Formats: sequence, C-alpha cells, structure tokens
Amino acid sequence: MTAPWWQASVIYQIYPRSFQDTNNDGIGDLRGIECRLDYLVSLGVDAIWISPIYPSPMVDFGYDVADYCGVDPRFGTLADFDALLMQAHRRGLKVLLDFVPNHTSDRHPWFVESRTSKENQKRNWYIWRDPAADGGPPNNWISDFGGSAWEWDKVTRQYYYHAFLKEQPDLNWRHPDVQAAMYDVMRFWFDRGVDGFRIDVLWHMLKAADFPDNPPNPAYRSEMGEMHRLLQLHSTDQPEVHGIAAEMREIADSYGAMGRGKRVLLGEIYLPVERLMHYYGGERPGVHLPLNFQLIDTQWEGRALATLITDYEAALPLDGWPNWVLGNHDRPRVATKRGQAQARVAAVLLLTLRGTPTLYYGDELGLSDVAIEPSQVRDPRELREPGLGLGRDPVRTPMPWDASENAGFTTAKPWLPSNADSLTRNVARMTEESQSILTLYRRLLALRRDCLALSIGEFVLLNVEDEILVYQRRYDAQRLIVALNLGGQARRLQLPDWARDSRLLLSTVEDAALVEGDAVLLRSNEAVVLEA
Ligand code: TEU
Ligand code: CA
Repeated sequence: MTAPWWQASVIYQIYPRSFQDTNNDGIGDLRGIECRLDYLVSLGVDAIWISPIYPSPMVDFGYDVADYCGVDPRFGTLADFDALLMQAHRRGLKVLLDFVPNHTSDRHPWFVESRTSKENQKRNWYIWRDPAADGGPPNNWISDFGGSAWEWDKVTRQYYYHAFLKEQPDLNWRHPDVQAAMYDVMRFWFDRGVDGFRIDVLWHMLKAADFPDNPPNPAYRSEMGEMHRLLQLHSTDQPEVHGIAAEMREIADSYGAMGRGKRVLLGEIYLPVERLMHYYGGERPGVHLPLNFQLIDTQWEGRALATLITDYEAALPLDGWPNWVLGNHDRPRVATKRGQAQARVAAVLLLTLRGTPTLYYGDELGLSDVAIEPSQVRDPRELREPGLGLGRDPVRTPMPWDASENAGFTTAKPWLPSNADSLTRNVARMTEESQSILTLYRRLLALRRDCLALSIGEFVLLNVEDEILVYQRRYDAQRLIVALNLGGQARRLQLPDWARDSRLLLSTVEDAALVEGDAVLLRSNEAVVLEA
C-alpha cells in the first residue's frame, strides 16, 4: 500500500478545554489528553487534532494567540506537550496542532509593538489604514463576529483590521517578515515532531490590496448574523493566498523526506466547492486537505446527499484526496441536527465515504448541544450577537467519561456545564452497551481499518431516492455496499446482480436487515454495510 498515512486515517478533533481536566481547575489540559490516549486507541482513530493550546488571553478560547511557540499554563507546559506527543507516537497516534496564522492576539508582542507608533518596525506586520474622508473606517468590511472589522487606535490615529474580534488583529501576510516569522513557527513544531496542522481560516489570509468595499449580499436575512450582510468578495479568497498555501506545503513536505513520516496540512476553508478546490493547489501543490464542510449543512435527504457527494468527487483535482466533516467546535452537533437515530446513520456515512474523515470529540457518544443559560455564556460569538443561535458554547461542553461527579471530566466546577444525560451517555457506560452509538463507532472504525475498500477504495453511487442512499466501495476484488435509510420507514431495496446474497458486515440497528437473494430489507433509520 503506497497511500500516505493521512489518506487512510481518521482524524479525531479534541477541544482541549473540554476533554479531560487533571489539575482540577475545571479546564481540560494536555495531561488530560495524555491520560485518555488509550481511549482513543480503543476507539480506533489514527490521529488527533488539538484546537489551540498556545499562550492566549482566551478571548476567543485560544484562537487569539499571544505566543506561537509556547503552551498556555492552563493547558500545561511545553514539556507536557512533548510527553503527550511521545506517548501518542508510542501508541501509533499522529498529532496535529491548530495553526492560527491569519491573526494574533492583541497581546502578542508583535502587535503590542506595532501599535506603539506609525514608525515602529513592526507597524506593517498588521493592517493599519487611515480613516476614510469622513473620519470613519477605511471601508465597509464587517467582522465575522459582527460590527465593523476596523478598530480605531487613538494613540496613532489609524484603524487596524480584524476579521474576527478586535482582540484578534489580522497579520499583514504581504509582509515578507511576517511570512518568514510564521513559517519559522511551523518549523518549530515540525522539528518537535508534530505530524501536521489544521490551518485556521486559510481563505482569509490575504485581502484585496486596495481594500475596496464589499458588495451587499442579496440573500441576507438578519438571523444569519451581521457578517452575512455583505459578500466577502474582497476580504477573503484572494488568488495570492494560494502562494502562501504552496509555501506552507513546501515546508511540510520538506519534513516528509526526513524519515519521521510525512506531515499533513488541513485547511479550514468555508467556500463553495468550486472555490474550495483551488486550495489543493495548481502548478504548486496547496494544502493536502482543504476541509469539506458540506455534510454539516446539507439537507438530510438522499438526492441532496448524492448530489453533493458526486459533485464534490467530480470537482476534485486529479490527485486531490477527499475529506469529510460532520462536526467541529464551531457548528451544531450532528446528534442535535439529525436526531439520535440518524446520528448513527450519519456515523456510517462519515466513515464509509471516500476520503479522510474528521470526527469531533463527543460525536462518538451522540452528544447533543447543551442549552446555555444567558448568565453562563462564554463564547464571544454569542456575546456579540446574542439570541441568533450562533453561539458555540453548546458544542464545547465537557467530554462525559463516566457516571461520577461532572462525568469524570473534573472534580471542580467545569468551565461549561456538562450534558444533562451524562449519567447514561458516557464512555464507561456506553462501552459496555453492545448497541450504543459508541460501540457502533468502534465497529465502524475497526471495519474501516480492516477494509482497504473503505479507507482508500473507489466510490460508486448505486441508488438514490428521497430517503435512500446506496453506494459501493471497492478495492481490488473487494466490493462493499453501503445502504442508508435516511427515514423512519422500513424499505425493501433491490441489490445489483453482482451483490446477490451479500453478507451483512454491520448495521446501525439491533434487529438488523435481512438479505434475501437480490434484496435487502432495511429497517427504519438503518444503515448497513454489506460485502458482496
Ligand atoms: O473559524 C472561522 C469561521 O469561519 C467561523 O467564523 C465560523 O464560521 C463560525 O465560528 C461559525 O459560527 C475559525 C475557528 O474555527 C473559530 O473557532 C475561531 O473563532 C475563528 O476561526 C477565529 O480564529
Ligand atoms: Ca486543568
């Protein structure tokens, strides 16, 4: 098998604040991740991606970085990180970090310097502009978290640009020194042995050089959040960004040759498929995996899913490897969006599509979003535009490990409340239950590990209806059939001739489907994997 490790891998996303607390401050930490590595091995994932662990004022919970080459004391120390990395590698797990190159914290020494004067040598490391003729902001750009994206600095009498919070000033990636400094950061962690990065908001990194106004979004409705009032035509997805992705790729690839195994880059990019594909690169390769978020927002319906899968597959560049995401720390959880029964079907879909899946911590337990009391809201996204349902606290609640106090996450007060059903929906309990969603995930991950058809095989669509999706995965002589019932009605499905009397490998329901000659009898909300 010649495929690089990350193609056949499943990547598990850990939100470190919420995974496991070991020093009883109510916040998860690196030692907590380390002591749960055996769980991740038993689950059957291949790699972990850890959301930011760097020193940070935590205004955006680590996506505001004050030092790219350190570890926030709340999470531990650099030595704790090295220990975690070593223990992960000993178990065959790869470790990816979250790289946040678009912006720093306003407390980063670079910005502290930059804002001292117009003449400071770090002034142009950030994006400073004079006011417009009327004294207002230089253009109409809106922060993704609402409000103007420009913040007035009364000391130096200029505005600085921030695509997110005012505490997250955007770096000026057109400046060669910024590029050099940030590429050094990548090398710092690669040299330590990290296996890759998830790159935060990659498509934001360059803005149109002359900063023209963004046009209005004709589809805007106020409940979408203010950022959607304008189309981010000039503030994101500029052609020059691909040069940066290519440089990052070159750095990552330069380590592949050094014997410690290839490194991988995942790019966070929220764009329509045809724009997304450019991030694989052209003449120069871009990131290995431009993240594909389409499953999160699609209509949960056979035809819609089939269209998005086939369009995505068709749009991939020749050697572009696909990837699939069902959830992350920014978006509603799959169990909340699709319900518990379909969350199991979604698990089968995620782990049987062609491409590298990312699995968000807790989704293997069917965790739901937790309604957060207004007084307990922590997420700046919610605090800035309350009540629209844009807040991300609900999907960042503590991982429930067992039925003890605070679900085994902490003995202190957790930084966010635990899920109300943690007494029963937890790792210890669900490990014992043969029909739990956790057991289903374990079986799916084991099956995927055993079958090249599932990890790297071809994808062929077989049958689509409103509530039905059937496809084939094949590699050499192995032919698997995946059939999903996306609805509550039992169905009899015709199998192709070559699939007569297929063998049932896995089902999402206890009372599993029967294969009768050339037909399979799917129960309601059942997904199956068959082998022809
Ligand atoms: O998210 C970028 C992004 O697109 C978000 O604006 C996303 O659309 C929003 O959170 C959905 O409500 C990345 C990180 O994943 C996010 O956690 C950070 O807050 C953001 O960048 C700034 O670094
Ligand atoms: Ca802690």
